[in-house]
Amino acid sequence: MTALTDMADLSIEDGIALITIDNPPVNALSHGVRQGISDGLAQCLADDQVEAIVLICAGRTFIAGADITEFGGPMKEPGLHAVLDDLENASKPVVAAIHGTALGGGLETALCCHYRVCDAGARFGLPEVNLGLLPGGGGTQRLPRVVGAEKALEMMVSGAQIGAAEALQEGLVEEIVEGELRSGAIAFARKVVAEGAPLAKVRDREEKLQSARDNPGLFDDFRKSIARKTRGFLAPESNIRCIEAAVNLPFDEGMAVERKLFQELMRGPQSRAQQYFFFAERQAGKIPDVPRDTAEIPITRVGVIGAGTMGGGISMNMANVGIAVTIIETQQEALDRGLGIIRKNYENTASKGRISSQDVEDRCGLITGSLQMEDLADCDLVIEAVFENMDLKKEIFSKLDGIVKQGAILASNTSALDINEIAAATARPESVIGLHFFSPANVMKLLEIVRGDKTGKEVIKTCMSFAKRIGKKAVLVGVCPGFVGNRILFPRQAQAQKLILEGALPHQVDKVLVEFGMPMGAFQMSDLAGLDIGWNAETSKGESIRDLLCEAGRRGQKTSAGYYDYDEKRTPSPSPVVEEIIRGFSDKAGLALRDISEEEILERCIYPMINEGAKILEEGIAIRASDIDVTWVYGYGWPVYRGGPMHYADSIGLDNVVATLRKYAEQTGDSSWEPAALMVRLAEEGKGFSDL
Ligand code: T1G
Repeated sequence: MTALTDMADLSIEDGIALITIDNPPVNALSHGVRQGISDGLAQCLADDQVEAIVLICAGRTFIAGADITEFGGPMKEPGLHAVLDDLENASKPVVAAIHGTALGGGLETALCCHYRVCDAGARFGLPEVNLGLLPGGGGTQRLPRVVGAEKALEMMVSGAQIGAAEALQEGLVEEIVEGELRSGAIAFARKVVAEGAPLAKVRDREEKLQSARDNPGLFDDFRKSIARKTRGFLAPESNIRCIEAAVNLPFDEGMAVERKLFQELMRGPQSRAQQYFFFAERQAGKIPDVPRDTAEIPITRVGVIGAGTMGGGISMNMANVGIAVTIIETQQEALDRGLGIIRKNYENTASKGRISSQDVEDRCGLITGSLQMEDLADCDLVIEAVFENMDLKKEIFSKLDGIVKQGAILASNTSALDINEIAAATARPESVIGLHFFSPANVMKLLEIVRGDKTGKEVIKTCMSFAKRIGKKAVLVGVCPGFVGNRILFPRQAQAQKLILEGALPHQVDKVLVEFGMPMGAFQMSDLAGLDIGWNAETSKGESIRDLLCEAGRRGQKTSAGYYDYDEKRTPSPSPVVEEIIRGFSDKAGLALRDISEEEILERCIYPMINEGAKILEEGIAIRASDIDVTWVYGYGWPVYRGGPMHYADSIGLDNVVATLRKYAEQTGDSSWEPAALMVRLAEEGKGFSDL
């Protein structure tokens, strides 16, 4: 075994050379890997002893792509294209031996080898679109030549991975090796040598492109099918154009299209934001004062208090990953209703073919209902999901304290109440934590984990990894009203309210937010949540637009009327009745109406969010700015191609944000516009939140 670089070595076994990549954690194509492949190849081609070459990786996976940490800087030679050309033009057979995930530049490397074999657990994908990019190592031209344009469109625009069996079926690999991959790959290489098989280059293949050539409408049909899902993103269209080039142009011309579109995306703000977000997601899992080796509490049994919308959704998350759940309700009727809705949701999913009817039975079988809180005695985790009333929650936690075994985690799904006060209702505040799911809880990815002043490190560590186990993106936050997500939502909603009193209309405000990339606007969101949350008919005095709408029976989507009118398909349309109510309220309040520009609407909705984010960082409620971005992308649908509110602020320049906030502070005389001290300091230092 000879070391080629610090990330690659070469060994030869009876005429078969093995170039082994070793660049933990995911064998990314860092400079040392590229140099290693290049040097190894040169040595093998020059060595008469060598009949064939196997490219294999040590560790948990084959090459998982280009090294994203190297983006943005000059690429050290040899560049990726040079290495891939050397591989494809090698005069001896090169076999890629794949385990784990062959992704992005990793799959492109494998596509430049003459043959590909893998183990049964291998997965394959070109997920560059998730980074606002496209495969820049020839993948856009080679993948369609192997799996066809239709499959390539699906894989490259979704970024999804396929498994070994499907890869074999699609012709992406020649063999799924039984037993040990290394020896299997060597045996395959020997077979190739023995058969004297031609050194087939993927670039020369055409047969799989024919069906697309015979179906010129393929691309436009595909564009239509993804339009809604990819609204606002630039990368999907560029991926499609590259595959079109693969179908319609000679290989080298197609490569030129790929290179041009790749560089355009790489230079753009969207990819910068999505690369930032790639690391932001991974940072969110790291808690500075909770060491990686902190012990975790095993969770095999979970209890959920409340079978309402949240309790039901939360329970489904557990059953989806095979964890037994006991749901507690106070009335049999409420329990039956809750369990019925869970079963209906599963049957609905099964009717769409996403799970089998057996899955429905298995998952419902894991969820047991009970009216006895004592049945939770042996649970490892109990999540309370009853309506937002502090006295009720404290009563429940004090009961749980007397029932549930010591060492178990007691969690509240509250979206705003004080976790410390809830914890104080028990004798074990170190076991109390907030697990704030977002509705619908079985769908929304975000889980805001709220640490109380006394929450233990094992409890935090356990909940952070438990979140991953149930498929959630966890963000750890401190205790304050609204935690991080809702606390940042409040000032936006407040400004939206002010804007309609000053002359804008709900659909005008929402149009700006939707065009900015939000899934829905401020008023559509209020209508979806219900305008009567926390509203009381007896005490309502028409003191706000919300009061007036609720008094008029307009409670939101559920009453087909709120800020909008809704048809049977729940499509919103502006309401002349609402416009009259708003204008009447402004008139009564003596507010002068004026035309408000879309730019002002955007600034007044987004900048207070940024300012609140800065205050949250000042108070240490969030560990880092990127956690706020992860919260808003996964919890509120902030467009990932804008990175999140804090990244967006950095992209605008904090000096501009501060200046704009001060402009509105002056215009309105409203001190809530005063920029946070932290942001003022960073702006003065010419820095951004990412410098914190
Ligand atoms: N470059 C640099 N670091 C990477 C990396 C990469 N490609 N992939 C992962 N890491 C780091 C990550 O930051 C984390 O670090 C650690 O590895 C473990 O990752 C020319 C342009 C492979 C499925 O998009 O999807 O090729 O936080 O926590 O959950 O066409 O990582 O521990 O310090 O995610 O087991 C295309 C990206 C690149 C795949 C493993 N490839 N990676 O998931 O671990 S662009 C990708 C993943 C490209 C070419 C183009 C996942 C994974 P740390 P992890 P995991």
